[in-house]
Amino acid sequence: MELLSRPRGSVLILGTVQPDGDLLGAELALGLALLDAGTPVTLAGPHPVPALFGFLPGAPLIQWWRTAPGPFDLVILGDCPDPSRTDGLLEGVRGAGTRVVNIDHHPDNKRYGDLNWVDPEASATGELVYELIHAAGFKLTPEIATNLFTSIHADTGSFRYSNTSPRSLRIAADLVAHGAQPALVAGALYEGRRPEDLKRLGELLGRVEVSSDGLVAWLALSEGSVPDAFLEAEDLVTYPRSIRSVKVAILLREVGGGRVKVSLRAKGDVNVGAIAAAFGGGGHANAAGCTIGASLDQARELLLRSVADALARR
Ligand SMILES: [Mn+2]
Repeated sequence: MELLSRPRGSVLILGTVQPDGDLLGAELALGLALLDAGTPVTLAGPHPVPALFGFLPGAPLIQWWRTAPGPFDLVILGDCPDPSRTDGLLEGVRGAGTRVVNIDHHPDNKRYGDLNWVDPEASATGELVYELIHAAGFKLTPEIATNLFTSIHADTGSFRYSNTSPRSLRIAADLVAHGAQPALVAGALYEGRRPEDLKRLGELLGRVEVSSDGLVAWLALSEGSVPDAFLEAEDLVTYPRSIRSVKVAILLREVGGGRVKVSLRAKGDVNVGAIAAAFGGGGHANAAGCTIGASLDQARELLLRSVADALARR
């Protein structure tokens, strides 16, 4: 705890590619807590902060790095199960004397830190950062509360998914008591669309496909067919997931170079983390992802077969 509450030397909080609400909220909450306590800290990641998350207090503090500037004494990563997600930045900031702290809730975390705090029972890494802020005696400001509330809000699907626990709701209640505004967070995340975004969403929803048994639904997007900012703002995989009969929902996105990015969601019947792992990815039992080297059609067929096998075995 000394290591984090009174860090010595240079401190970096490092993010990953495709940063989500949990990662950014946790990164900013810890960064603001350290700064408020008088510790200089650098916040950075291999991806710019998506416009959707620009409302998070402190978001402009996060630097976008293509390469690492050199080693830091202390490097903290939150919500990063695999160092490859830093796109080489962790290797670049990890010197001989560097201490790396890995705070995460992914069950398949690779425990790459010198200190690994991995708690798969936590709904979000934001829950762990909340506990850390308490334990370190840091002040819970409205700005920090907003970031942590966004973390938990994001990873519980707005408190709808099965990982929504008494603990996550108690922490969320305390965060609201400390100045987080649920309506502000939900408004920023879900009510920031332009009219053309809603029209595009309508077209895409019309392209969701459902298996003949009704158990699997998917949406396949060819390369460049949907702008990145739209994809970052819309959690598109939630729509096939919203069909009552569906047990597994899949979003496939062709990204160029013969690769397809895949998001998988389940409702507790099948472990999609295991399916993603079989394709070199990973994640949680109900939310996982992977990248497949194949055409869009091939990737869809591979996944549908793998999901059908998993459903048959349940
Ligand atoms: Mn998370």
